[in-house]
Amino acid sequence: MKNFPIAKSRRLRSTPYTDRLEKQGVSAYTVYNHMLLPVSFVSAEADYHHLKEFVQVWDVAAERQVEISGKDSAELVQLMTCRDLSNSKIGKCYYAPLIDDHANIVNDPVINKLAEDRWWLSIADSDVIFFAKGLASGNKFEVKIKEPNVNILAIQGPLSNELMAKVFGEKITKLKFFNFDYFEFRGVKHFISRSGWSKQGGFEVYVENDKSGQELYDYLFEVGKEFNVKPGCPNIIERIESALLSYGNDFDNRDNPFEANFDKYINLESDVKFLGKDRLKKIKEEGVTRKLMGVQIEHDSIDMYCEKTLFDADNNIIGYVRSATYSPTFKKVIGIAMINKPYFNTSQLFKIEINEKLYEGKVCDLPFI
Ligand code: THG
Repeated sequence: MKNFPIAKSRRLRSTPYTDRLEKQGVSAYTVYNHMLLPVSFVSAEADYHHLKEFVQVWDVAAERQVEISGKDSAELVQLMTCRDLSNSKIGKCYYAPLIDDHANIVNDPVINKLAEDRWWLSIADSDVIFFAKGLASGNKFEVKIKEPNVNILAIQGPLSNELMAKVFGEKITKLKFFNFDYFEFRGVKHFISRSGWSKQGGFEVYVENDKSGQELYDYLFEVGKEFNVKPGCPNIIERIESALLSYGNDFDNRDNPFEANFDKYINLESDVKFLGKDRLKKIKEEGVTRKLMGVQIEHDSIDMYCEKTLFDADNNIIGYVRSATYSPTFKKVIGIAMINKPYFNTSQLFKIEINEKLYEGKVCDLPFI
């Protein structure tokens, strides 16, 4: 498949860091929440090896915040997610699927609880703000809903602790996974969580002040030289190996959270009120008819711009690959696929066509690593 440049415009928003990335050699973007999201610098494979060994600074401003505040904010946030937030604490981050009244997935944000009446939903690629505004209006909730000017910088990789300690002090290394706190850089306080879309460890700085964010960006590269810091971005190889799921790729509004393996974020026992709850109870009772699984394919490349069909030896469709990449660690193509019942057993074999040739593969558990 041929790739084409993306034409920029006001509608396709740049970030406060875009100029810097471009000087540093960003080589491809995708579009995420109507914004530029870098996908490669040197190459997916070179970026991957660097991410697993050193530390990278990522412009993930495209992970936009939907801020919900006011008297009924907790009720509205709970109405949108099947994860029980009744015992949620200020200072913590919650990965939580948002679902609609049909129990189909709307988004899978990280929900940050800033105060009892103030929340940031750090969203994946769908327009959560209109869903939230519609629900607020229909329910006559007393809430304010906006997209604040927050532009996240993620610091990811095994040396992220060392780099962050140099910039923000030793105290930041005590921050626990999926917790946030405020740390100062040159007199400006930044909301920082221990999180990020890689399994290599790291932090996310929710920058609220463009100028301070740009200064921080430059400073990270200045003091990060001794850790071999490089610009980076969410990496397709690392994220598939780690099974970090991607809304729009691995699942979307036609899938329910059981199919997407979100079982541990589905709470049907407590009495909290959320959309699609009865429907979810029914799905749980009946069991799913398909679910996301890993796949391994005996080949060294794959292009993914639409689903690819998987067939068994008798040419029955067993499912569809939704994301895939060559993995230099497994020395084959690995992917995330929606596999139909009764084929979602590990070791189920299949055939797949890539560039008009057939290749062999098998179904496996997620994550790969
Ligand atoms: N960070 C922030 N916002 C985001 C993302 C992020 N918004 C968009 C997108 N990523 C949302 N999707 C995910 C998917 C997975 C995780 C976070 C956001 C994630 N999952 C861990 C896991 O699956 O192992 C941990 C989940 C947990 O323990 O609760 O980190 O990356 N700000």
